[in-house]
Amino acid sequence: MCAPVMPRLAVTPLTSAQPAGIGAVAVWGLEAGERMRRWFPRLAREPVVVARIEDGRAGVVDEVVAFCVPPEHAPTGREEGEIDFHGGGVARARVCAFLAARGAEEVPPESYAARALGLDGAAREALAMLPGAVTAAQAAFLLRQVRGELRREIAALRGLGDRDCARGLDALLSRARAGIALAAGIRVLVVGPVNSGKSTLVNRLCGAVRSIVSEVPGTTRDLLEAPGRIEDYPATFIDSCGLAATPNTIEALGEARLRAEIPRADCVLCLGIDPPALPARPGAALVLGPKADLGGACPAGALPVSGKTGLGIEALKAAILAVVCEGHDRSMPAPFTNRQRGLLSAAAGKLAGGDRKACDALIEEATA
Ligand SMILES: Nc1nc2c(ncn2[C@@H]2O[C@H](COP(=O)(O)OP(=O)(O)OP(=O)(O)O)[C@@H](O)[C@H]2O)c(=O)[nH]1
Ligand SMILES: [Mg+2]
Repeated sequence: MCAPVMPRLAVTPLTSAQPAGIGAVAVWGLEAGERMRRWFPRLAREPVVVARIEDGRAGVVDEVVAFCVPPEHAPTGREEGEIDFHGGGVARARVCAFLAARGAEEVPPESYAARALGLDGAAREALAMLPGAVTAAQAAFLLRQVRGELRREIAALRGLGDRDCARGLDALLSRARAGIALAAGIRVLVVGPVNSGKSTLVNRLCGAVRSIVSEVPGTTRDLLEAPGRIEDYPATFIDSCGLAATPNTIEALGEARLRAEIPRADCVLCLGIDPPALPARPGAALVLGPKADLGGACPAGALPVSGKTGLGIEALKAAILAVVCEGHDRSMPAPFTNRQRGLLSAAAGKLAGGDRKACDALIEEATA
């Protein structure tokens, strides 16, 4: 494997392009410290400066906070700079353009994380995911991973006897679903017959009117994604076309898209139908009794809900999290990527087969 090359000067956004309270970029590379002190001369005397950055023609770019990060605290292991600014997308774009005009190569978070030589593999994965965080708990969780939480847990497995190591691996694996859901978010797909209340339910779950609702059967023709959250977990709620008994051409196209989406969903909400009636097999499904406010019969074992009145919605959210996290304790999420889960599960398999050496190698790889 080639060692990643350190650029002369680079800029990487540390926060998402979505509007936020504050935005931040890392200025890094061989000349980062020297350039920061050239752009913000007071940094030679003061640890943190508040300054206005100006672009000759365009005027004030933003009022910023700038500081240098010493090598021992910098992910790349060399002195870096950080510039914090107001968190709008325009401010972020203008600060990056300002730095690019002064020779900084724009490098995306994944590549910055890949060159974060001071970090282990799991911490680099968390660093690359951090700018996409949409809930405070998700960001705090990823930051703990950048600081090596998983590495410490995995280190604790070393030196354990085989039986305790197997128990430790089982415990870690049981927490992986929650970790992956918190780090990457949950996809919740809503399916059911035409006019069963899918769009109304999606709007209720995401807390905004994203999807058109009408009494006309066949209103929704396509998949529609609505961002939201369930507790601290970022969630994407997906509305779909109704399953018609005899689909016309457009409905058949909508159904084909739905078929492709079902295996990607972490949880499929089936409104008044059983999962076997779906056009593809879901990993996890919940059967709901929709329009429960009307007091009609609810299928046996189904969760009664009403998108219109909110009846049963809190219970539904709890049920979604239980399904997604496979009923495991959610208080200690991690591991948090499918890669880590795959390696730890393979390690458990090797241990069960009596190959401790191969098990240890796979455990190491999870955070290498
Ligand atoms: N009483 C009651 N009416 C509801 C509820 N949910 C939806 N409706 C009504 O049922 C009709 C259809 O609702 P939609 O949410 O558009 O249903 P849909 O499943 O998305 O329909 P299609 O997109 O056409 O497949 C509308 O008139 C809604 O107002 C509910 O929980 N209770
Ligand atoms: Mg609809």
